[in-house]
Amino acid sequence: MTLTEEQLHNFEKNGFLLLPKFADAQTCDTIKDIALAHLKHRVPPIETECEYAEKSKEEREKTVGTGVPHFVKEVTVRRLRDVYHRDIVFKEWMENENIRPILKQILGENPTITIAHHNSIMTKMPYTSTETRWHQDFRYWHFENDNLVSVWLALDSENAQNGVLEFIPGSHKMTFTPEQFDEKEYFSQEYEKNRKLIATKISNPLEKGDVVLFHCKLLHRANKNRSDAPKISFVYTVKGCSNRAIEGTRSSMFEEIALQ
Ligand SMILES: O=C(O)CCC(=O)C(=O)O
Repeated sequence: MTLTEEQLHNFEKNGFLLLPKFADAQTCDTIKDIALAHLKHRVPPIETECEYAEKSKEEREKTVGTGVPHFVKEVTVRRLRDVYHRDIVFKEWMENENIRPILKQILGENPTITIAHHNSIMTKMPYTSTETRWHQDFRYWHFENDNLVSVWLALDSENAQNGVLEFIPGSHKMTFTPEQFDEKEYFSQEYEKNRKLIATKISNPLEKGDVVLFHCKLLHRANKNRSDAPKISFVYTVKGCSNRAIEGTRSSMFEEIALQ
């Protein structure tokens, strides 16, 4: 399967692209069942809502998340980290051969999976989850260039009620000044210029099996989950194979999986 010229053009222009019904229902259900078991037992490494909210910019750049002991019950898990090594089903999804030609078209060269970053089951739990503010994923990543794309798989419906992703089209190509971001490098809503840009946001509800590809510099956010059920998604990141992580940074401290 490959992208049409129009799809490729849309990705380049907007910084994201929806691939409807890319994964079959059985794949999604299997991934979700395993994810639910890991979430139930808080199988480490995990990131909690508290850690997500409280971490400073410096802490985010450290080698690994602190994690909490898996027996601590009073936490809301925000994501299961390092899914590549958790279960063969997760690994197989990340190495899925059908998406490789698409990723190659977008990256302009063979894709390589980055274990260091988005390699997660991402959750939004009902009642206890928080909003994800406007940000660029690339803010804490350190590579020679920004040729990195995330692959987001909806394991169920994602909509305005449970916190579907929202994007600012074209923001991956824009140049921003440091004042447009707050101390944690979220895109500040206090800034008049930012508010005008935020007004151009786009959001597409997703169904089970839909994949969204988005550029590492695309501004995106998600609401808290106002429904009664968890929102559970799978996200991993690939880079162009020639794009090297900067030595000494978190980005260089994990293995990489080259896809042919
Ligand atoms: O909260 C979400 O569902 C989106 C998460 C996200 O954008 C991120 O962690 O980079």
